[in-house]
Amino acid sequence: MRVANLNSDNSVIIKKVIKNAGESMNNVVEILPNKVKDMSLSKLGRYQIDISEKEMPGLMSLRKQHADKQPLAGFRLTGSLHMTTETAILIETLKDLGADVRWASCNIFSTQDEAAAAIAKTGTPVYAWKGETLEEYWECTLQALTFDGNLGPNLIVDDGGDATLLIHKGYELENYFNEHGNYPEITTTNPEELVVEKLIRKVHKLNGNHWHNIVPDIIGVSEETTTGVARLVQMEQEKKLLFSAFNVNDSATKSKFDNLYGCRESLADGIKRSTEVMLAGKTVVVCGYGDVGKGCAQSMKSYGCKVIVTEIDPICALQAAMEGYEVKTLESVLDKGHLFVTTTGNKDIITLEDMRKMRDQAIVCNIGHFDNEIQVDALNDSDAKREQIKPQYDRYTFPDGKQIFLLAEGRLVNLGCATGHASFVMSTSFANQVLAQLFLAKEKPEVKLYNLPKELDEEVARLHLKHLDADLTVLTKDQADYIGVKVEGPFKKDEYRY
Ligand code: NAD
Ligand code: RBV
Repeated sequence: MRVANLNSDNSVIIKKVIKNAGESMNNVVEILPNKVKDMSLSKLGRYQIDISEKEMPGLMSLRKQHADKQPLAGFRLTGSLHMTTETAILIETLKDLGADVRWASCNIFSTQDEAAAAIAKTGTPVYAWKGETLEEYWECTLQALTFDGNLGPNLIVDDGGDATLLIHKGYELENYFNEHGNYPEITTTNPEELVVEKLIRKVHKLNGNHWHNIVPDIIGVSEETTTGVARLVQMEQEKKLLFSAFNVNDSATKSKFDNLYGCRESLADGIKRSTEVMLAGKTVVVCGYGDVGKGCAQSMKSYGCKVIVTEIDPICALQAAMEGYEVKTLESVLDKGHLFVTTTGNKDIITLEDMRKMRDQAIVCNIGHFDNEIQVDALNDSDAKREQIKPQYDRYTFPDGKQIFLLAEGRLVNLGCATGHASFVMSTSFANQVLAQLFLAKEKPEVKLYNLPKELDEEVARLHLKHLDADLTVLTKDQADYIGVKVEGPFKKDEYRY
């Protein structure tokens, strides 16, 4: 169905594969009804969902607006996004709109087991529990991507791009095998990449055409987070995108709210629930001053911390300086920080050597999407002795006796050590997700990366105003003409930065 939109290389390979299709119809995975920690938690999960629905006016009003038309009926939809209470409400919204949903989490530590149980109880296939191994995590992603009859999804909700990555990796492997008659050598030493490489080879042995069979039915993916969007932009530039993609993160009502105000509250939640440390008076080093870094720095400042920011971008560095934060290099403040938070979406921000130089009892954590911001593997392989105080809270002692604490094993601290953002802000993010899914399902657009039009971005904000007793001023026609907009909006140019 989507072959016409692929680049010429891919089209050639698809034709070759279709000729062979049907050779093997083995299921690539034994389809389980669900896999969660403990079904008896479903009642608690349902209470939390009931309470949070009242805090998610965007999602609830989209349900009201669209449920009777069932715009997602007949669409198979896979989600790979933190299996929290808020996500449960997103799932139930997508189901209300008619979608056939399967779900996995996008992080090994971010599932709220009670929310997962509540969703499983309704008969929706969900594969997620807090504390998965990497092997389990990727098996769960595969389960979520595999519908009865060995079918794949039509639509994907992704956070960080792992579902998209698995499909593209599997597809590439089939291309390689079809061309060379064998598998490429595995060269990576990264433990997670090794797991993925092994999984796609396992799938290939069961069904050599699986990914080529399912890709033509995939309309597109909507991507939740900055890091996932960065991956999609690279794939689009390299002409590797196999289906359409919708950039949810860069809606103003996502990144300027969730990344900023969400982290402003959930960072402290994660730090406090794990360490119970007093924050006032401490020196906090925030690495990165983008949307997430701004929220984190403001949060720590509000607790009475001295905040130091590190940045590579002069504009963000200047913003930090003009907010009154010290802007320094990490190396120059390693012995000053009581707490270090990485927020960059980049890798190797805090190295093993950096951790050796930190002051005794320093706390180290990351709130960026992936755990490679801190060199955790190197720390684990080093001469530092690791003791688990409790899950997602570890103490490392270096040979010189100095100790540091690592939260959530370097994974997103707000979701690993707490329950992620609060519901209200996730309602703005997830309203964007629903609008993106409706767009993909209705338009079946050509393979490209899309953004939400400003009218809809403004509409998402509008849906949330009443909940906060905010009254919007209405332009007069005369005023609208004077500033060159329509009375009903949009009110800003696309380039406006908020
Ligand atoms: P962003 O691009 O707005 O900000 C990242 C900042 O880090 C940029 O200003 C960049 O210049 C800076 N940076 C890059 N390399 C650096 C380095 N070596 N040292 C210092 N600074 C550096 O991105 P964002 O929207 O703030 O997102 C950051 C990360 O957080 C992403 O991985 C995103 O997916 C994730 N995220 C997590 C949550 C959560 O709930 N945990 C929420 C939203 C986003
Ligand atoms: N995030 N989800 C939650 N409570 O479900 N909290 C944070 C939740 C998302 C957020 O949108 C961010 O972009 C992404 O997690 C990073 O993986």
